[in-house]
Amino acid sequence: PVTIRRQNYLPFPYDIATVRLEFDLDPADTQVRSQLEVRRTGEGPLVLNGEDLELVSVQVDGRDWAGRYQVDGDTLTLDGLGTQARVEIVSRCRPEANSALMGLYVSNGVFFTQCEAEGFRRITWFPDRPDVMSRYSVVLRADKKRFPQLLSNGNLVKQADLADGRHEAHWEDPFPKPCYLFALVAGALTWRESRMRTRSGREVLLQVYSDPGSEGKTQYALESLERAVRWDERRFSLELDLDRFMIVAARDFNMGAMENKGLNIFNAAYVLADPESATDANFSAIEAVIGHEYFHNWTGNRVTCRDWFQLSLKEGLTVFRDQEFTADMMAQGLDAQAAASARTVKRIDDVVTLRAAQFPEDAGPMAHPIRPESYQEIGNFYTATVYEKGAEVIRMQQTLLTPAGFTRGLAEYFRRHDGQAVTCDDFVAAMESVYAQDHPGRDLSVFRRWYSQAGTPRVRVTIEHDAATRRCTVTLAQRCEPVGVERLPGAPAKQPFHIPFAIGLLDAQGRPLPLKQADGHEVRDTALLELTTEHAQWTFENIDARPVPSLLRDFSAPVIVEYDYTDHELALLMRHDGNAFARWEAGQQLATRVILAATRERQEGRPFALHRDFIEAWRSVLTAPGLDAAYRARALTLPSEKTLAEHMAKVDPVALAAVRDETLGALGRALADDWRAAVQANQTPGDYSPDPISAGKRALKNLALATLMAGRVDGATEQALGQYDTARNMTDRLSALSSLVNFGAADASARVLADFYERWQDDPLVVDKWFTLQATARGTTVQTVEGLMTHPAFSLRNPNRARSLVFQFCLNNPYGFHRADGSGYRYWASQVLALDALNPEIAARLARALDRWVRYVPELSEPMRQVLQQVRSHPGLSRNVTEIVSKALE
Ligand code: BAL
Ligand code: ZN
Repeated sequence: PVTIRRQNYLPFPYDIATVRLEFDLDPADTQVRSQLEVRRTGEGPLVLNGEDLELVSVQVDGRDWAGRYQVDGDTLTLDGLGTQARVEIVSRCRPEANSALMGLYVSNGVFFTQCEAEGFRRITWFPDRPDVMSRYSVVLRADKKRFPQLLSNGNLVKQADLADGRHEAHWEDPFPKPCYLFALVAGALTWRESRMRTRSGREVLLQVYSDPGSEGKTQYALESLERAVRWDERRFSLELDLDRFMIVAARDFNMGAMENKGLNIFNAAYVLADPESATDANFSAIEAVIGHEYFHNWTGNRVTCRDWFQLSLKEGLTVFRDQEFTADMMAQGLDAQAAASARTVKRIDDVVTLRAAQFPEDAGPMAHPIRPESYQEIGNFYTATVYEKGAEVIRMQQTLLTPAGFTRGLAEYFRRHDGQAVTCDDFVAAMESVYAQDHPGRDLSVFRRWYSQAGTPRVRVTIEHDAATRRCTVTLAQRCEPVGVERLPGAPAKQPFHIPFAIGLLDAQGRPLPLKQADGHEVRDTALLELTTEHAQWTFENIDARPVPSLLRDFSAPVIVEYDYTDHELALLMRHDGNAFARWEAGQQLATRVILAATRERQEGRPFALHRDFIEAWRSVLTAPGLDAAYRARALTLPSEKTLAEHMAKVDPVALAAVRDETLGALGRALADDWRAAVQANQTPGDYSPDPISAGKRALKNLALATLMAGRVDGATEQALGQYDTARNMTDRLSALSSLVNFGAADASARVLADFYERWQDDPLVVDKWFTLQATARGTTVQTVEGLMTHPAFSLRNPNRARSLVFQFCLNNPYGFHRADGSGYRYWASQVLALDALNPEIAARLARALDRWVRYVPELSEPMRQVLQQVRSHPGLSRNVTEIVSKALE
């Protein structure tokens, strides 16, 4: 495979001001006529991309161009063009046969498109790169009965009936866009709509389309869209620029959703919800993803990426924006204290995701800076690093500039670049203009290294206290091991990062100390230390005794902190830290310590025993007054196996999972009365609402139930069965079912699983949950999963279904997957290859399950290496999977 490098970027030598596309839609054989108004701006022939297309004809200015164009693999080269030319290309494609779900495809009898990153070339020949921006007009023609709705980007300007039962629709998008934002949908769909006035007074039409019969499940999506429109107006003064904004739910979709201009196409999982069939997590994800795609309308669409190396320009920024949107929605209508807690809960959830998904990536074979330097297949770089770490890098800029400064910086970014395809550097330059204004003499030159260097920096903290001078000196020292290509000979040495490090100091009773620096600068509680060199010191005055530091408050930078807390200090922080994030963090550290120590003991053959102090620490969180349920649920959740594994020299996933379960069970037994009380105190009678207070109560109640079940506490099974039978919402029903399946007796578990399928077999999103539960259940083996794959409801072709069973087993079932006999890994290899023949993008995602193979104990890493090699040597392997497994084996 060819490696594409950021440094080799060259502008495209033609402008394409307008694109006219005419589609004659037929699932088996669709014809596309494309007319491009081309103007030469540089040197060379016009080179267009095309994949899996049948070329019918090429004309230039109305003349047949035969003999003056060549097709070579996936490129079409046109020679002899003048300065201006009208190029007309007719081609054909086969949507029904498109199982890769890139380009034009059919799902449930409906045409959909997916063009990002390089799918447009599977629709028509075109310079498929984001820096070619054009105005599109689109004509869709299809059989009217089978395809009554014909949708594309922008405004509907004309509809007409044609002969033979066909009809057509003409759409015009007033805004120039790159081809990756093109979309069409054609089929029989139902919809829900509303109208709203934007803040400048324009009336806009909002619509949510879905398959017939699902119209009762789109209300929350439509309301979420309205909230997103309002929020972007309020927070960043960004208004919806179109008269019409559509969302369409697709049952077969590779990603979560896609921000096509004015016609967002969504995975149905992020659109459809009602209380009976969707969980609190589903509702919350719908609001977040709808916000995310809507926010792209400015951060991504109005200002887009120059090339795909700049992906984080739009993704990191838009994830940051959706995180802020969710935090504001969660805090809305609450008093100040509850609102602060709601924001902390959101921050915790985002950091948990980052640590479980991005930290391992940043230390593994796919490590890359948020702006990668090279790739073989861009589809492999829609990663947690580009998205979630990218969002952290934006958040740090907000921290350095303050929220008000960041808002000014964003306005400056749009003032400079509206309508352009730009780089991450352009974004930082706009932010820097504000930063330099507010901090004369300073700049973001060191900060820019977050864009060019990979890896998670470690910050070692040292505290020195001088009783005589009553001074406390804090030393921060950073280091970041080379990762990925940074380890190759000749790679540039790694430079220090600009790390905003928020810190507080507590006295021995846990009271906050005012932070007065030697230069007279004083803050009440939290100081923001800006570390820009390898190490630096800050001295605080008037400190009587050695304080307990509260470090990296609110997770002010995506780093790993190293500080040798005593257990006593962690317990103090858990009880008293005024920063709720840091208080949660102290509990997580304590739990990590306990579980890792017990895992070592287990490996040495010693029996499991949970220390009394840890139980008491957990009891204090469970019973302390003044904490809301959502926060309490996070604080009482043990760190995930993935997060814990990052702390082990060699990972023994089964031992780790077993100890984590034993810890959970021991907490269940030791604190049984308190958990039971939590179950009783957090019932949510009345009509279901996904609001954060109710969802928080359900989270705590269901954690309590699972913990009691894990502890095999008397009455827990009856409680879970009762909840399963009487639940009036999916959150409670599924939680009860999960507890029973994971910790209950086999017969009860089988009964409720069968009942669940019986009730929900006609709802694909719920059937996905049913598969997931079994894929991740303790006790599930490869044989169980292979059996489930023969179930009539299973299909590898549907990405949601493949994810619900195959991915869930390989990624989230340590007991079943990591068998010493290698059966889990052989299953993985067979599924990667089976998927690769259908859908390489999805296959490559599954391929990443063995990324971290070198980190495992030798009994597991060796069979992992063998199956990686087996996959790599498979003939005809896609570029997507080749890149992943080759990097893993490097
Ligand atoms: N642009 C791909 C889907 C998303 O990140 O919104
Ligand atoms: Zn996005």
